[in-house]
Amino acid sequence: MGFFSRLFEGMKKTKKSFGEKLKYIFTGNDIDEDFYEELEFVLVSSDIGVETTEYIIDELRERAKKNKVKKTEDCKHLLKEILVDILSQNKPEKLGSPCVIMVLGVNGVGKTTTIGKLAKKFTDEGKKVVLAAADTFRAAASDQLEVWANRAKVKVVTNEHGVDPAAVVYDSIQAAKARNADVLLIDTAGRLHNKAVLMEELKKISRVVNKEYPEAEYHKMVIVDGATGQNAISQVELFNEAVELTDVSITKLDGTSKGGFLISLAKDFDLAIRYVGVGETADDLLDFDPKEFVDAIL
Ligand SMILES: Nc1nc2c(ncn2[C@@H]2O[C@H](COP(=O)(O)OP(=O)(O)O)[C@@H](O)[C@H]2O)c(=O)[nH]1
Ligand SMILES: [Mg+2]
Repeated sequence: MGFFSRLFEGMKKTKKSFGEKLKYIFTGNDIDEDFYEELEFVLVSSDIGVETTEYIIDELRERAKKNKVKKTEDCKHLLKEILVDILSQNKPEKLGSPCVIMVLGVNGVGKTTTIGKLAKKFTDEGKKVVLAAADTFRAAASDQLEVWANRAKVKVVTNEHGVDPAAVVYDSIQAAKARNADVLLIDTAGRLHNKAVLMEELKKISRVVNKEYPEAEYHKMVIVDGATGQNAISQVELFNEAVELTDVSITKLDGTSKGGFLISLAKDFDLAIRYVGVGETADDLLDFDPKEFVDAIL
């Protein structure tokens, strides 16, 4: 199944998805103020933030005028264009080698699963991969990562529960160098005793990477759960403050999705939108494609 159909399967499960709500406003009627008001309402209630919605509406007014569009149904492709433009602002560059991807995000968003999927993807591409189990807070976290590592037949660096995660990262960098690895994927904790402690821990990991592995291209990729909605934005803000994120990936777009927040995320943050998770197995990871994403939600 292609990107579109897999996303679409997920979106279908969402009764009041973005596209469904929009269906009722792109009619054969003439464009008037009511149309813009209704559209504004739908966008905001689809987890596209207020500011981004205002930007989209202004842009749509302008493009409709320029293209001499009179009927609302003819506005749909203009709206799609605007959304694709927003989502295309920060196209991910091809990954260099060696590179480090530190994966961050709150508990349960799919960090460990995404790393497992990436381990398989990169191995299939012929890359040498090392994993670092730097979530030493949850006892079962490194076991879970080991299962993925065994499946993909890649090296995983672990340590005992409770050990300083920065020490695990230090060891994993030595392992990556010794093996001439192309990619080092770092799994991190999503929850600690409190937020400030977690953020300090992530900063410390980052310092270790910068100091010990300056030759590696360093990505700090936050994971957001597609079902979270606008809340995802404040999560990204939090991690961004701590470590200056570079990339974002979105999981669970096969389920009930509120993917609309991705539009505000793309507008407000300088992040490359890299991958999309559409299931729980190793192959359920896709490269993000702005046009296909917009086609799936609209
Ligand atoms: N349906 C679906 N489930 C996912 C996806 N990614 C992760 N999960 C599930 O979400 C749950 C939490 O994932 P996990 O990787 O442990 O999250 P972490 O706490 O961020 O490491 C697990 O049950 C995963 O199987 C996805 O793209 N689609
Ligand atoms: Mg985990």
